[in-house]
Amino acid sequence: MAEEAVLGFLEKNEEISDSGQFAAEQGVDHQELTNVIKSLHGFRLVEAQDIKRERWALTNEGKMYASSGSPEVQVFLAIPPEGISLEELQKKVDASVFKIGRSQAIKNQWVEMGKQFVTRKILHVEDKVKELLILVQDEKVIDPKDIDALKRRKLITSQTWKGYSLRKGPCYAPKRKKYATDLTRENLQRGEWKDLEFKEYNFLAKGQPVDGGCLHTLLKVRQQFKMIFLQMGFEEMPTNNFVESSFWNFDALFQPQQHPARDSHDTFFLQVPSTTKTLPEDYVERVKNIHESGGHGSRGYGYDWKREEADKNLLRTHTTAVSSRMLYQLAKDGFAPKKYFSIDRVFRNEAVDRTHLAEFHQIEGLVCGRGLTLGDLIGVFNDFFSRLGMKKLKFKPAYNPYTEPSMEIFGYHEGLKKWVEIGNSGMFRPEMLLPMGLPEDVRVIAWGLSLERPTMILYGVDNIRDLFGHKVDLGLIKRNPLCRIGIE
Ligand code: FB9
Repeated sequence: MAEEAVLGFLEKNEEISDSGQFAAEQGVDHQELTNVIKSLHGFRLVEAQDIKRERWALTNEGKMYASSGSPEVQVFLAIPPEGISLEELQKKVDASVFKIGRSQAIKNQWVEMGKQFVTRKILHVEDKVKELLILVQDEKVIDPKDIDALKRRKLITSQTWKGYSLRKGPCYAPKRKKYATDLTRENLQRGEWKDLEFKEYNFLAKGQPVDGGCLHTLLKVRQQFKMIFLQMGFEEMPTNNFVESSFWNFDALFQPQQHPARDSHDTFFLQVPSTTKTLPEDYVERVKNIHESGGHGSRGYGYDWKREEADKNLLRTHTTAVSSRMLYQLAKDGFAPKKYFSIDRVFRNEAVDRTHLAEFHQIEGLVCGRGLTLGDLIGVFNDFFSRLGMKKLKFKPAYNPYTEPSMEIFGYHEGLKKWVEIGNSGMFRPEMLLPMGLPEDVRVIAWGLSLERPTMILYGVDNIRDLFGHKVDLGLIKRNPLCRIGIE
């Protein structure tokens, strides 16, 4: 419609001098006409020149006065010839109109505004402001001084109108030629191919973006950590149970029942189902004893251990709960040296902030063998973290309820040029290992870190919510580059 109107008009006329006027005459929307002009110009059927016009448009306040009169006239007309009390006058005119109209009417010397009483100073006034606003509304030209006065009162605002003037272009045709884009079987069979003109092939056109799935950034990094563990001969532990019993999450690790971490302020306990169904009773008995009265040279904690506390279901607070299950199973199946790892979600009922949520992905590794020492643990770290690019490590004594000795691990980050806390570690206590039934000389060295921290550092993410959760920008997820750590 708009295209035919433009090409048809130019067939008989030199030019379309103003696309705005042309759109009004043809009864088409100017925006639609603009799109057609851009396309015709692109294919050089027309030559389009930009036109820019400053025009004035009424503000909402201006529109209001154009229809119901300026506020000063409204106030003047509300004052009867004999005058009126201020109180009565304020009841007759809208408050905002009164406020503006009163000061303008005084400025124009139309009214005598006493403290209590108001009178007219002249008999009759003309509403010049209203007349001017109507002229602006009809796009009539008015004196620049009047424009300035209306602008000062914010009754009009300037708008840039963009349009085009058009002439025939070098490829003008009264009707746009349809260029063929494909040679079809029908064209060939019917011989139409002889009359076809093909659209030029655009070798610069980009291909359609190939849409497909992509790994979440965290999972890209998880994959790299998995490769590191597998290259080091570790087996993955089954972590597909977010819900765990307090027994495996705490008691089996020799973590006492009154430990603050076991409080509901730090741990998410389940209401349904609130308790675990089955536990290995013989093992539970040994755990109860080691907590209450110790054994194997340990004094224990000397408190009354409660089964109902161990039965409580929770969202696991660490993947060490999985490690305890694996080690117990290893003792039951008959001990053999093993290297296990896990990477999965853990949940803590703690205050959230820019870098911490109530859940994170814990990475945990453990090596069990006869006669392992702290030196072996440090050796494993040098190998593991050097694959992350961390070649300089430092260790700081720490405390965990289930490991002794324990160490915090620090690594020098070449990129950040500073020492970064990169994990926690230790040797599982005999009070944890021996009740499982592991041989006396078996030692287990273990360490943990998070998946989020290295990911945030590797991808320069400042706020954890840009990485994980319902506010993540999926575009960013799609665009995030490959993660290439652990590549020798
Ligand atoms: O991940 C952590 N830091 C880290 C790790 C790697 C990394 O890589 C570099 C870019 C290449 C950079 C940083 N941390 C552990 C240290 C801190 O971020 C710390 O502030 C936060 N920690 C978490 C605990 O949050 C409640 C990270 C998480 C953590 C801490 C300890 C363990 C697991 C996760 C553990 C353990 C453990 C100990 C003994 C035996 C078995 C497991």
